[in-house]
Amino acid sequence: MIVRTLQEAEKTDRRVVSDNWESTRLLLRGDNTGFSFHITTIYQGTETPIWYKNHIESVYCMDGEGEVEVLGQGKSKIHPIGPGTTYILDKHDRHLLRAKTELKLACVFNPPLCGKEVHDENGGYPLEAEAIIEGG
Ligand code: 9YT
Repeated sequence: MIVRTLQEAEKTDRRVVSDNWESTRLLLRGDNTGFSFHITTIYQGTETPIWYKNHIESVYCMDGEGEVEVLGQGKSKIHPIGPGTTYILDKHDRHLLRAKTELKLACVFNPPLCGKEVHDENGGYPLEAEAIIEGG
């Protein structure tokens, strides 16, 4: 069994800070569970373009208000986000994530992230990245 606390993990390399968000990665590829699990804070008033071509992500909103705009060929759809909202990017959906207030999200990635990833120019992550866990 693996037991960790967010409070302890936030004091380590597991906490990754980017422009519009920060994320504490409680579970990573090096843990060998087949998925990674993160607690993510999206900063208030931000809009983040995201396109996870290499990953499936499941997002659960614990707190805050915002919206996700799914971008497609010619069509876009806006879904409000609040406490309890879950959205799953099962089709590698390109989207814009807007935080009206600070958003607290629980996120699962498959395949798991390695540790140090921040968004590339397309708003995604490569399959291989620097790991923070030995052997990860
Ligand atoms: C919702 C989302 O994908 N936010 C960006 C950060 C991501 N959750 C991560 O890398 O932990």
